[in-house]
Amino acid sequence: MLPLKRDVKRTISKIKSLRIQGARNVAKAAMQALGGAARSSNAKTPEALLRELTLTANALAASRPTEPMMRNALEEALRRFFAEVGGRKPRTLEEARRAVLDEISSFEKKAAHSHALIAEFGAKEIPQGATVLTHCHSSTVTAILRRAHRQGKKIKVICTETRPLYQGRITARELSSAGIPTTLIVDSAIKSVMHDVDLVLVGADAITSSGELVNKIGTATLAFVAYEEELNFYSAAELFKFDPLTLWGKIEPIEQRDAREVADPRSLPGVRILNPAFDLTPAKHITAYITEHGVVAPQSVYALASNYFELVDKNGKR
Ligand code: RUB
Repeated sequence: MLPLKRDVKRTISKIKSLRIQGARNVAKAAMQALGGAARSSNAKTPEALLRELTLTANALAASRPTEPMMRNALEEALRRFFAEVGGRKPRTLEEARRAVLDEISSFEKKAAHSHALIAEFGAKEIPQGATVLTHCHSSTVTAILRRAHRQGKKIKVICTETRPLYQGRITARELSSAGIPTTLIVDSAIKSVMHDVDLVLVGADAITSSGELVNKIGTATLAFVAYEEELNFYSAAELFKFDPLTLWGKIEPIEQRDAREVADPRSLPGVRILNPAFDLTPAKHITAYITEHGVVAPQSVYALASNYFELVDKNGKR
């Protein structure tokens, strides 16, 4: 088996350790690593290049199992030109390399365009003077909040700190330096601040075929509390986060992370420490998803996603 390129290994290590975090950033970094591997490959034939890049893509995709955006993007980059769906096989090595690099650059353009559209659609959902509660760090959510702020909406934001790795601090820092009045709370304070909140807005790691949301651990609790308080709960996500595997009944795997992120196990002898990275929010607790195609009900995401990119081929299979 071919060894992975040094840059690919470096990217995998950054994704695993959360030095690169958030579904979009992870997908972008994985695609750049795939592009680097395509450029520096010593393969002699298109087939050898495909084998090498497939190995690289699989290793990247395995770095965080709960990231369909990364999986979808990597798969599209390779599938379009090497499989029967949507293209012809490249005849020469250079043609093959070019094909993959073109797909990567088209993904980057598409992702940037979707991001800008979501910021625009999302900002429309935020009323003048609203206080928005958010969780973890989502680059999509901060883009919406910064857009609403630039529109002069005088918003305020409450961020949870997001244990165990405190990604909420990244959000708080980013928003505060953009000039948005920002408050940081511990995760367990969400119910206590709800009376000051007008709406809840979070990102997404995955969306299932029945419109459920997979996002940072604690999101499901937040959505439940918002539902009980009759507050709107939005998730901002590009359609690339739809997980086509859930169409065939596959349950989105929830990444279990190192117990040491929670506490030093040696200080708690005999105690079992669990550290799930994500949880599943039922569709009934979600008001809508804010996508690049507008603000849509959870049940409509599947229809939009299957039109948008080639999730399903003529035979109904991936
Ligand atoms: C990040 C997280 C974010 C989504 C969306 O979790 O749950 O809400 O990834 O982010 P982690 P984005 O810090 O464990 O990666 O909108 O940037 O794709």
